[in-house]
Amino acid sequence: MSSTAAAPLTLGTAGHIDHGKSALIAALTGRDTDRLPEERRRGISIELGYAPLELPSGRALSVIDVPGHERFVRTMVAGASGIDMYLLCVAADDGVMPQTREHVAVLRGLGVEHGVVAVTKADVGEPDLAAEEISELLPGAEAVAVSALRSTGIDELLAALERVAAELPGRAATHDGEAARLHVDRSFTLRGIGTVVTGTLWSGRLAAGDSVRILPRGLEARVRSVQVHDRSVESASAGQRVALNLAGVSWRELGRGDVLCAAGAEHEPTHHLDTRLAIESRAERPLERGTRVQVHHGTREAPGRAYPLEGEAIAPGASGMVQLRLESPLVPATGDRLIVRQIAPPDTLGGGIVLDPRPRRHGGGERVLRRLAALERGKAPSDEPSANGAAPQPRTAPAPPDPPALDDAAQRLAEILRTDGERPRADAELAEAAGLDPSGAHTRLGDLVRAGEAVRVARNLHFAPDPLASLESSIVALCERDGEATIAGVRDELGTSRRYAQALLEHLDATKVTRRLGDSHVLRRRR
Ligand SMILES: Nc1nc2c(ncn2[C@@H]2O[C@H](COP(=O)(O)OP(=O)(O)O)[C@@H](O)[C@H]2O)c(=O)[nH]1
Ligand SMILES: [Mg+2]
Repeated sequence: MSSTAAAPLTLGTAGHIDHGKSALIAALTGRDTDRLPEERRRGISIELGYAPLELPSGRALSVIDVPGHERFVRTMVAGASGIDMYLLCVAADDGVMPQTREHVAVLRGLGVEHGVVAVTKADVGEPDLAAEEISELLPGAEAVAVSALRSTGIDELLAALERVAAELPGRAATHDGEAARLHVDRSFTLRGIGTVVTGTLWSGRLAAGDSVRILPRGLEARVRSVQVHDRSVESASAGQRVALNLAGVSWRELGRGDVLCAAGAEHEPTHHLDTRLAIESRAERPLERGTRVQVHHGTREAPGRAYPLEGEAIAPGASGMVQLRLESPLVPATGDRLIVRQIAPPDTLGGGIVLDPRPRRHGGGERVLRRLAALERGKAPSDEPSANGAAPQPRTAPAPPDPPALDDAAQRLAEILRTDGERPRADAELAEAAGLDPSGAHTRLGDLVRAGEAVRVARNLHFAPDPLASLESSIVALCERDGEATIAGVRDELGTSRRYAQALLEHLDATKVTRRLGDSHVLRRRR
């Protein structure tokens, strides 16, 4: 794929302590990522390590080597957040261990679906046994047996990484046009140069001379120079790991967890977040109302409480809308991933996606759920401003053309649809009620659809948007509760007719909310 060949990608290691992650990265890149004297003395990784990795094709990956120790899972999450692919290391003589599972949960929560498993220390263990355990944990992932000590399997591993990388678009494809945002992982000072910060550029571009803001504190600085893997560049693009020399701030004023963004960007710190959270099936108990959790986003974390919005709790293995109320701020944007961990004993509960980064404090309720369901489908809510009164999130899609002007006949149709609510009459009866001939009604219904005043749900059937959204969220809730929805089930649950139930389910299939499997309809999993 030539169009993606040059897209920068980041690769993060994952796996239990002592499973040979750092040794393998050294074998692949020639770099020792355990730089701290304490890391050398104790022989374990404490901090995040960084190295460039050149694949046989010449494509460069930025490697982030994470610590495996249970006490440093939070560092692992900071390192893994924003990566494009994983390299999960499982030692052949040890097999799948607790932090193997927890790191896999973190990757899942962050939506990192692509990568390769290295069965390490193949010279001393039983790679086949370990590979079998891995296939249960990560079905379908490619596993390669390697020994960093004997340098065996390295070429096969590189080839597997190359294949995975070739399929990934990287953040540049989706986030290059947005305002610049970088989650800082280190800040230090260099003699004669001054403040340097490093991190992964999540979106946009950064160049020398740019003015930036550092959140949540709101410091202002200017980019003096930009480096990517020790080489000066004119500008860095989304998905690259960068080092910035900053003027106007001391290295002590910022550090891991801070968010550096373009001076004009709309990012703001927030204490409330509306999210969809998926709770790991290995979690010991449901996520209940008011559960105190640690929320990890970017390289930052904040304690807070979780408030499920669709019921009292979210069971292990299920997902639902949750408001997170934080004790210290995070700086997220719509669509970002985050991880939720249990505070004591520490464990990863699950992960989620940000639907509204700055909602007001609220409970559940139909209006709230409808608004969040619309945000989740990528639509701006039609009738409600963002809860705090702020403008909706900026979109990169081109603005739609101006809606057509609606004549009196169209207004009459819209009024009837609104009155009909969840049980609108068929188009033919609608035309008759509005005193229109079929072709006149057809033209006006088209205008209403383009103006966002009606939705065509089936041949001969239109709904007003609000009642339709409310029906849709009831069906989505039904799918979540039962794992699926059938025509008969929707008819009974909504107390409606078979005809409406079928039309609604087909509409949800067509708009890619659900997928049909035989007689039932299941939610599509969001990527
Ligand atoms: N026999 C053998 N030992 C290895 C291999 N790779 C790493 N080790 C040893 O395993 C220990 C842990 O390795 P390290 O890379 O620090 O593990 P990490 O905690 O996952 O980063 C060290 O003592 C390494 O020397 C290997 O391929 N074969
Ligand atoms: Mg290590």
